[in-house]
Amino acid sequence: TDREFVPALVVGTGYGAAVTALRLGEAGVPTLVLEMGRLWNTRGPDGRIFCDMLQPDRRSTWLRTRTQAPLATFLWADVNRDVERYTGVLDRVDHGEMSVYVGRGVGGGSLVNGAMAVTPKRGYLAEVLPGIDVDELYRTYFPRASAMLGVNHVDPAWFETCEVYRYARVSRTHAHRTGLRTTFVPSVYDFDHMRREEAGEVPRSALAAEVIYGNNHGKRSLDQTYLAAALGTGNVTIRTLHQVHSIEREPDGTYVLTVRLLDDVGAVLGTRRIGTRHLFLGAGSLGSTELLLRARETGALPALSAEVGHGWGTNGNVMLGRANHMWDTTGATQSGMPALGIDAWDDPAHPVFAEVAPLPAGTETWVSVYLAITRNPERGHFTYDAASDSARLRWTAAQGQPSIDMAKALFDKVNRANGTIYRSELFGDTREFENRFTYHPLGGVVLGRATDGYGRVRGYDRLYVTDGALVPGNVGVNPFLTITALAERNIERVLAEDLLTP
Ligand code: FAE
Repeated sequence: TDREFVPALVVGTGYGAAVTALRLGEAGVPTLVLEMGRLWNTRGPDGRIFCDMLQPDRRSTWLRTRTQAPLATFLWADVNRDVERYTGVLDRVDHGEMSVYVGRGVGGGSLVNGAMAVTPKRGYLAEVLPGIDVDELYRTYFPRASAMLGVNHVDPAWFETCEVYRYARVSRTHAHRTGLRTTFVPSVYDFDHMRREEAGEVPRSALAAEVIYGNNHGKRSLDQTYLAAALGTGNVTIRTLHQVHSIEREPDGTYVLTVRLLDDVGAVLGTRRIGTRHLFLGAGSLGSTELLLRARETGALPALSAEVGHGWGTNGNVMLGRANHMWDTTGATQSGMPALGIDAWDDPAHPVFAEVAPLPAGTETWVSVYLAITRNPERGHFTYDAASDSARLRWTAAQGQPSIDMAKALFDKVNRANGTIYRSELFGDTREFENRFTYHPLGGVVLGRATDGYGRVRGYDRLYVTDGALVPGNVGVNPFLTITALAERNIERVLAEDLLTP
């Protein structure tokens, strides 16, 4: 035939995909991994691989001519810049009243995220994922994921004295004055590297406004952990600038993918067809959902469940800023990697976990910024739009209102206790709460609904989902540790039952 064949194929290189590729490779299964973004290993004219947030260039943005920073305006000045169209590292996928930020490149979201590795509350996870042995996740798979990801903890003594977490200490004081509980947040950014950045011993990255467009140092992104180990097995190959477009199934059960080969600026150079026996989708909540929805709605995989496309949420994300008193300085140099959260998840009416976020402006701002994760019960769903051949998210601004209500209940209290107010010029207009975007897309192919209890897609055999699409919309904390642990759990079972036994 006109196509190549591989025993196992993984789409994407984010958390779920990276775990799956490693475990397949270790088991001796020849595995091909396809990633639509680039491999981030080449230095630009400035000697750096990634650009920072203050001087973004084409490396920052996926196929647009202007950057799309989440804090649209700051002190009434637009922080966005015109850039050359390029296969840059951060994408914003716009779906009407909701925009979703995702990482593009080998490592997926791990290249652009805040590195916070947070274990969800056991009781809430059991509620979110009924029918799963949650104790086993905490006993076996969260520890396995944490060890592989290189999770580490900030030295509390250094935290108390360093300049770069002054902003977090100010927010902690304000939270405690309100009677709220705070907690340190573990990270996959190397805190020892950060300490040495502050001491001037190593080049700065977290302290040089590097976060959402990538980190040149200090961050243990997946290309340095799971994916490096996967390649080290000798059984795993990664091809970049390969965008999977469609999935068909031949009569003998072979899955055949149509793949678009992209150039540096996103032009399609050609297409390629690749067949596989075992197909693992790790293209993220949006990516995996779209591939399956397209397959169902075009008739390529008609037996897929009606549940595909359902159970999507924003993890209740909402961002806000508070204006501090003059004496409460937050510092001109702030670590881009958060280390502290306000834990009000047990509030029965307004459950919130709010990370204390930096505003790395390079100058004193007197602003405290938070990314709140709220227990928003609203869910969106996707429909297939034949005209554009794409999945469209059905989510309205009204569905974001519960997130605002919960965050407002908490931070109104903080403002009252501290005599402070919200900032209203951070998000492009005068709104105090920004919930028109999410960093934490979750769901679309929910575990136990569109799949069985281990990510096997219902209706077909040897077809799996491994990523955030499995998680039904909300997990109460930053999600990548949960996605990683679930992927570890699922691939262990799938390997034993579907690949290693004849
Ligand atoms: P993901 O990491 O999105 O990877 C999917 C990969 O598939 C990407 O590399 C895509 O380019 C690729 N792909 C998509 N479609 C295709 C296709 N058709 N063909 C080939 N390749 C494709 O999936 N979470 C935390 O836990 N802590 C944080 O501190 C945190 N901060 C964040 C900050 C930002 C700015 C953002 C955007 C996210 C943050 N997140 C954080 C969320 C976290 O990165 C996200 O939940 C995970 O990356 C999702 O992992 P998945 O495996 O689902």
